[in-house]
Amino acid sequence: MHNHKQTLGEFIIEKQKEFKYSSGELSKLINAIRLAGKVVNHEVKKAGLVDIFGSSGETNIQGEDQQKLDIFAHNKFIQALSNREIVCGIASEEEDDFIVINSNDKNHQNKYIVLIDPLDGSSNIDVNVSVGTIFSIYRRKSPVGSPVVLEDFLQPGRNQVAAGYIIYGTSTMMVYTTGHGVNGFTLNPAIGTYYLSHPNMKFPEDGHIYSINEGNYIHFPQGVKDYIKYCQAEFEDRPYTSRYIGSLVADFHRNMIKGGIYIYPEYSKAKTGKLRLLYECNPMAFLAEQADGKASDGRKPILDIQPESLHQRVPFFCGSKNMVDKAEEFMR
Ligand code: AHM
Ligand code: MG
Repeated sequence: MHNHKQTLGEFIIEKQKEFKYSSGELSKLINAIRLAGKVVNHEVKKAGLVDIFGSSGETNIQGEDQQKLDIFAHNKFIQALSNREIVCGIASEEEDDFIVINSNDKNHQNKYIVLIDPLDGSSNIDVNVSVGTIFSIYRRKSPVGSPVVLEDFLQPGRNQVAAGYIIYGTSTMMVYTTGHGVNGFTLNPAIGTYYLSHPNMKFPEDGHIYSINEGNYIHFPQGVKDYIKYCQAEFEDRPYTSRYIGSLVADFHRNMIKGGIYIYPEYSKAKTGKLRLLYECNPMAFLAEQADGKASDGRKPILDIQPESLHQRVPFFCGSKNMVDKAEEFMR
């Protein structure tokens, strides 16, 4: 008992009773994500070999292009989530419109909708840098028994029942919350099992890392410029360290463990920022708040924003509470 490392499967069963609506469906849903994540992990980890196998004629017999990994991930997650009579609708970064799960009457009984970025930071794959899957889960608003509608997806982040990410890094981890704190599980690739390695994850209240694409400095709003100068000033525990991977999941994960702030502000070329509210910012904001951190658009909590469209973009300030407070102070 004492030396036993809890697996994700065991953890999901044990926690089922904590869920708001304890029918076991949310547990099944998280299981589906866990499984699809393993398949995607396998594919991501052999990405560098694709050209070699391709040229030896083992793939692409019809002369088709090798499927891009983000499309592959999209298809795997859609498959896994569609097949279990739990989910009634899915929205993905890879598709303009939301997907209505099989329009037979039976599936309209399903209660949950999922928003997903199947492979965020995918431009990092070519250079062997960490990428991630981000997911966000809600209960539908429209009545059970009818097809899902856009309004089911346009709920404020506060309504999320679960959210998380899978990071395909030096090791692969699944980190998620159902509103009772944040837990991290590390995949043992030899046997394909996730183990609880990071129970009850918390952002340190203060941090010393700032993560922002500083190449865009000239275009940033004055508040962000001033905050960057604050981070770089020599005073007390400053200057802070600058770390930016360009892979949201990896930057967030490091900052949650070590203490830091991630910023993707609005700037003159992208007036509303770059990151998508529904499947990038909201899930990360839910995780951040559950880990005693904070997430804001520079002015107000991300989770309070009423979404207006599926692929809406917002400025994003996320991380250790005191750092986000400070950045907000500069934004005022
Ligand atoms: P993507 O959804 O097209 O992959 O873009 C999202 C990514 C984030 O993971 C990352 O933090 C950000 O874009 C990096 O953007 P930039 O290269 O402008 O700094
Ligand atoms: Mg993305």
